Amino acid sequence: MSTRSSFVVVANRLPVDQVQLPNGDVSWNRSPGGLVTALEPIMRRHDGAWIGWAGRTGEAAPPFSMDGIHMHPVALSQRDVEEYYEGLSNGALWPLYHDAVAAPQFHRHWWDNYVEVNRRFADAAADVADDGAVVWIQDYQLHLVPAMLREKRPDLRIGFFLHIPFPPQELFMQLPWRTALVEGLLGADLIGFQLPGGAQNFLRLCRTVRGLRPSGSQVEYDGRIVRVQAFPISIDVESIEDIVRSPATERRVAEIRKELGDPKHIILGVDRLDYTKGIGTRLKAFHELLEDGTLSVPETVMVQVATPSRERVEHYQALRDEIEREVGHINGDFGKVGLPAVHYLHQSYKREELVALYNAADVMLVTPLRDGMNLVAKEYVASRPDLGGALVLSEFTGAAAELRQAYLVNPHDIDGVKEQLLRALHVEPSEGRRRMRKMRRHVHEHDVAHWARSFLAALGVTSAL
Ligand code: GDG
Repeated sequence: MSTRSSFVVVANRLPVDQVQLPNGDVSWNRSPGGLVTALEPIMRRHDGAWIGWAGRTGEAAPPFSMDGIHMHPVALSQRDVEEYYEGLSNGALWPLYHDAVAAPQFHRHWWDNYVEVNRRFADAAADVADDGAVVWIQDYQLHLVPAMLREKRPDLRIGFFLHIPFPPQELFMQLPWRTALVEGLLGADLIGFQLPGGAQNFLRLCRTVRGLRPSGSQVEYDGRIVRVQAFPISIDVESIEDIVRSPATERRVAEIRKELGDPKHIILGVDRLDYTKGIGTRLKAFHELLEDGTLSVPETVMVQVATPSRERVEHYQALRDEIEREVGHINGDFGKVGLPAVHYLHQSYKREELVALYNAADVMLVTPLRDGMNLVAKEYVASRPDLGGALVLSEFTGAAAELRQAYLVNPHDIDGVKEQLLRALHVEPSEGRRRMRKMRRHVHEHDVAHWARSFLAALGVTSAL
């Protein structure tokens, strides 16, 4: 397939997974995320192309079209996965960008491979993009692609969005490749961050690392103006509300409560099993409240969905052991036959099941130590048209800047988390509804389509909006 596209998304992963059938044929499973939902209408209208890895190492499958999107798989070898993805992306940038809550590791061979793989993505984008096309690059795995692409294709309009926090200068300066990383992003016309703080951190670094002189939300570089702004990402509210309204969900919510022993209170956590998500913090808070008798089983139970993630990276293996030890400890001390205190689920669930869990939960506990946005918090709010439930939310998430009626907590302050958790559990129904109504209004007005439209409008793409 040699058609070129006027709208190209470049992301580490394609919105489909490659599956090898027993007879050797390749088939594709859709993995619908918020990003693809938001971009789908625009992709369709513009013959959009998506460049990314299909999730299996080895040679890349040939390009194909699915649901109106031209998919261009990029090949990653086993070594690329170890060095570019698990190494530089998730062993160096991920922890450093999250306040170094785990120690980042810097290895030169990781970096060399990161440069090589970024070049592969940039080359693919250069081949696929039509003259004057718009190319939107996603996230920290592809930091260098904007500059690499601009060098080959100065005719393109290039946007970049970072999904994770962008750290303060004091941390960023640790990176042995700090100049290359800043220059990589400066290849874009528009650089988007989740929060204004990330944008400011980047502009300050432009001055420090490259001696540039930012003015307001822009900076002149290489004879061009680069705009640097915040675009807080969101969720597809409508699709969640469709699930909530279905009778199957209603039945499942009742079933979940029953399966949990019809407790008075259900506390819920849903996260990728990641050390940034503060899962240990919330277990500790719950443990202490059971220990001092403020809460008891089976009146109150906790459900923690911890979706498997990056299981080959060392920090993640240690975290899993630590969490599972703590869950065992709590259940050993406070569980009863057939009634654990913490229902710990190290599994992936269908979206429908998550929405049913959100609806069954009296309190949603979201306690990351640092998080770019945290979509789970927004999904919980979108799942509660009944205005029931309460959200306990870490101040260190991007979502906290928008969901001000949540019970905000400092996840490093266990006593504070306990206090807010109790307030959320015992909130007067009218006060709970008032808070939920306000948060719902915000999420409705700021859904993922709004996010995509704002970013693309700032990039000068108006025809498709
Ligand atoms: C990065 C940034 C930023 C989770 N378990 C299952 C499942 N999920 C879904 C949730 C939610 C998504 O995964 C997780 O999104 P988060 O925002 O909470 O976190 P990250 O994965 O760390 O995402 C983050 C985000 O990018 C977007 O910019 O908000 O800060 O770190 O949608 O529902 N979905 C299904 N089964 C599961 O078991 N189907």
